Amino acid sequence: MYSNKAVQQWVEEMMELTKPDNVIWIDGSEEEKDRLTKEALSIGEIEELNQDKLPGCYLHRTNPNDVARVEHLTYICTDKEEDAGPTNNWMNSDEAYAKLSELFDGSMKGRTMYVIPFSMGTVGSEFSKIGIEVTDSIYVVLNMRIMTRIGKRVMDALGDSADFTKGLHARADVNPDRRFICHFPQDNTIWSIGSGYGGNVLLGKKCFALRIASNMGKNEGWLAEHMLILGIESPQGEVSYVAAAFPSACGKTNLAMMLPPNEYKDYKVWCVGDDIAWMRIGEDGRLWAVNPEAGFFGVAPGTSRKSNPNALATVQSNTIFTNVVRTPEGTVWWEGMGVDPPAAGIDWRGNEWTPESGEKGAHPNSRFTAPASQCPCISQEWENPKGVPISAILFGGRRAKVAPLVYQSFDWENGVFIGSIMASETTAANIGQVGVVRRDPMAMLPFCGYNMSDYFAHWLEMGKKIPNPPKIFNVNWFRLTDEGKFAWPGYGDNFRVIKWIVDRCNDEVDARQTEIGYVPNSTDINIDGINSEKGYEDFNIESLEDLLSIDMNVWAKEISDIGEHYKMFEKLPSELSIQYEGLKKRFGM
Ligand code: OXD
Ligand code: MN
Repeated sequence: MYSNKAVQQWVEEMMELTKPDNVIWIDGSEEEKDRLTKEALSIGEIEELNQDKLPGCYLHRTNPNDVARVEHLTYICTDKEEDAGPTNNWMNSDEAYAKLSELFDGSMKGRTMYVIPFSMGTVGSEFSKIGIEVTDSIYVVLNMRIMTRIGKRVMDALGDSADFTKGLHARADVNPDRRFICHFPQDNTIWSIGSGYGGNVLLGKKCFALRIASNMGKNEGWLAEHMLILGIESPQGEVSYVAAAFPSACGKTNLAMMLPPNEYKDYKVWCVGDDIAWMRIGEDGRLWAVNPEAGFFGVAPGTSRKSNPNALATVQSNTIFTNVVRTPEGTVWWEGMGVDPPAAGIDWRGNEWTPESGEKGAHPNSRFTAPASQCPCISQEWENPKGVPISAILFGGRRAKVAPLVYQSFDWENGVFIGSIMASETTAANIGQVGVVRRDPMAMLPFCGYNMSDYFAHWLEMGKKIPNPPKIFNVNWFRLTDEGKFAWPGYGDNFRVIKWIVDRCNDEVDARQTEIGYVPNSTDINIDGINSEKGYEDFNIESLEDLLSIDMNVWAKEISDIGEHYKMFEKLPSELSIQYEGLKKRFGM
């Protein structure tokens, strides 16, 4: 047990509520990891994989009813509904505590409660935040060990302080009817029940580092964002850092670990983080970002030698795989791995499976949990307590027609506008058909823990306070040709666009002013070598010009959609209405 009185008292309250048989205080040691791994193996919580081929790797399967984050069961619980705003589910705090207390009551009977002290950010950094998660899941403990910094060193950093986020998790009966992920920003508290799936139960990640931390950021003058962070090193050894927000399933992890194409062999890309950025104004007047996490909780399907060789290398040891295929030799496989499937295996549900069955072997949202330190391109600065200075912020989504490959906002306010109208589409398989548009401002729709209008206002406020702000860009890797094919090869070739962005930040390249922002002159994006890519043999300067074009008709519809989207925000900051009117005017509307 740790001596911090506030922690002791709170854990005792949680014990009274959940009534576990035992309590284990996590110290974070290797000896403890071995003991818990053995215990998890003995109760079937994890399976050992082939230790010669995948040393330190294990496989976990969730309940088939529990395979993803549950936005419809995720609540922001405050006294006033207005504080949660139009984009969040809301419950009154007292009602939520009462309702969930009934579910938590006795939920750990016959089970062990683990008390996990964890730090988001390097332990002891003035930018880091401490949380305590109590949980009845060893899987959670083993994952939190990878995704955050845990144990005694965190308690040493906390000292006697009562300044910690309180996270309570119980798996209970894993019933979707009794599943709730509730956040109480006023009390710095998270209660999660009825799930064993990562995003719902690894409370340091989406729950704390985004929903609770976005509230802290608003109150304390910083930003908690759903952004990867990467560094680009020039042949002269200068590194420029970029933070980028994309909705889930737009390839954040791939971009964060990208390999530059052959034409840019002298450049290096360094990964600082793949999912979350905490950003503060530094003494030099720039915006500095840290990755508060210590690991990657990445989507496995589609991760291949082509899409992300660095991620594949990262998960060869000390990794927990969730809901992937187990091969007969005790290794793992998933759809889109770029290697032949095994003739037979065990699928994500734990059933025998063959590729001929027509069923997916791995769940589409199957995951790997791997230490960031194992990534071959991890930045030397990734644990720097001060973070890294951000030159550019990128917003992006899947847009078949609307957004050009890249454009730069006119200024910070215009950049906030671009973030506020961010959207992603599902693309239909049919040629040229466009699917449903989901507006996802700053990729924070499921993660902003307070009223989104106030969140926009906070971004605008930050812009006024940052003497030397990053430049803001929008990118779109997913534009389609009229034949319905991806017009841009993506993956490593995205480097060509990021290079233009960095050059813009360094005032090294011109641009064309358009209705929506600054668009590259087509000769300024190097396309040498793209036509050696399979499927892009005919790519030429006209293809690039197409990708950079702005279709007036498509934008007329987009502008009317933005108007609809904005109707949701009763308290929309006037700066954004002015931005919207300005856009309309530039299109002659
Ligand atoms: C994630 C997500 O898991 O954004 O990172 O859904
Ligand atoms: Mn994410």
